[in-house]
Amino acid sequence: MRILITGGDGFCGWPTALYLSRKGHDIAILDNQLRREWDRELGIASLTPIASMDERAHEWEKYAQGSFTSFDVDMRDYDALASAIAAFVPEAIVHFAEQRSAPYSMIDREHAVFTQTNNIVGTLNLLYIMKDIVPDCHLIKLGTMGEYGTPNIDIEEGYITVEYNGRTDTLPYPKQPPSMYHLSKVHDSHNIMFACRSWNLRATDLNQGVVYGVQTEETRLHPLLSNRFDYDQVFGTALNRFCVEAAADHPLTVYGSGGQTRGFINLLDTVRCIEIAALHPAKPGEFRVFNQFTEEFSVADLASKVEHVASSMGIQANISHLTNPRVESEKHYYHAAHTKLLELGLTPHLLSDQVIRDIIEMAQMNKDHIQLEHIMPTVTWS
Ligand code: NAD
Ligand code: USQ
Repeated sequence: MRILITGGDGFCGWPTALYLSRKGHDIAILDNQLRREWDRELGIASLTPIASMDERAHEWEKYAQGSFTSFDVDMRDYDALASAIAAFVPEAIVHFAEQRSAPYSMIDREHAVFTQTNNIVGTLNLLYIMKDIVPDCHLIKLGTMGEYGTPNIDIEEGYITVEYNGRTDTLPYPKQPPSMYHLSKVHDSHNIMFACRSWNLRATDLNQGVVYGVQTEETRLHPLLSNRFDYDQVFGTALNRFCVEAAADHPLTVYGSGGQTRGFINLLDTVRCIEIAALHPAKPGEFRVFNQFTEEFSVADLASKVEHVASSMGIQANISHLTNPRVESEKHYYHAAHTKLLELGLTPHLLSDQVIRDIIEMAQMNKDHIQLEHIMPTVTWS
């Protein structure tokens, strides 16, 4: 298949591009490297050294059997995006290219406006281009489990059947997102659903949980192919952060009581889920939603697991319950359906002690580059 991967220079996009390329698909990545710009803005950096987008794409061409194109294009630039899509003519577009940090979106008004403009305008441009240039192309859009929030009932995959005043309908599942970033994903979902209904486009919204891990088989092939790894308070996510904190002899930063429960997924399963969605496209006019995670954990459970594995490595990790910088429930019901990708063939890589050990070992190898001053949270919600 001809697959365009927007955000193909990022944490999920880069390993997905390599995996699908290695599977024999004709891959192009599209990314304007904004993520690297945000590193410079905040004074942070990937813990793993990463090559430039050109260098890593060039390196992969040595390994790939087929072609591997890269477009340095901003999703907000309609003309440039349209030219890239007209040149590549993809059969599927995997759309990762958004500002994905909840804390970044909550820094101040400017960062909230930027996040929503970047994400919503980029996706809207893409929808209009698909309608005009590649109407049969399958959009595989990265959404988030955070779209649903933490309701006191089971979470379904995108839709819920409701009986009201004697009538029944299947409707989009109610959304209660916890940040300006998560809200941008909700707005995207509504726009994509409208485009499928009105223009007969086909789309799969992958409501992904928090991703952990760092390298894949392909990114390990050469140092120039290495994936990025974020652990700072703005772009770092829960489990990855705890592993770095253990390696750095820093207390594990559980926000509040730690009862917050989320869906989690190994990066190895992220890339496989994208492949599954691509190989089983939505039908014309269909807006399909899959919940893309494999296990649920509370933040406190994760910290305990890391503490336990660290201890077996001779590291004494202490768990610290910080005042929660976010406005979120710390004690809540959480039970979310996630069967559709399993039914299509996903065999999950579950969270094992070995997975945690591997991340801690990676962090130990890069210990000299850990910027301790960027670990404690300073961005607050209220
Ligand atoms: P990332 O920040 O590492 O990668 C995103 C990439 O998109 C970056 O390389 C960035 O430069 C690019 N990008 C952003 N705006 C762009 C624009 N206007 N034009 C062109 N390129 C642009 O993020 P990630 O962790 O790889 O996440 C990828 C997607 O998956 C995001 O949409 C995110 O919301 C979603 N997601 C991520 C996680 C996670 O835990 N990392 C979990 C659930 C969903
Ligand atoms: N948390 C801690 N300590 C930390 C970091 C986070 O307790 O050091 C807690 C947060 O308060 C939150 C939970 O862990 O309750 C998850 O936070 P996170 O930063 O790991 O993830 P989140 O902000 O939800 O965002 C990440 C990605 C985002 C994606 C989302 C999936 O950055 O792109 O959409 O995970 S989900 O969580 O399912 O919405």
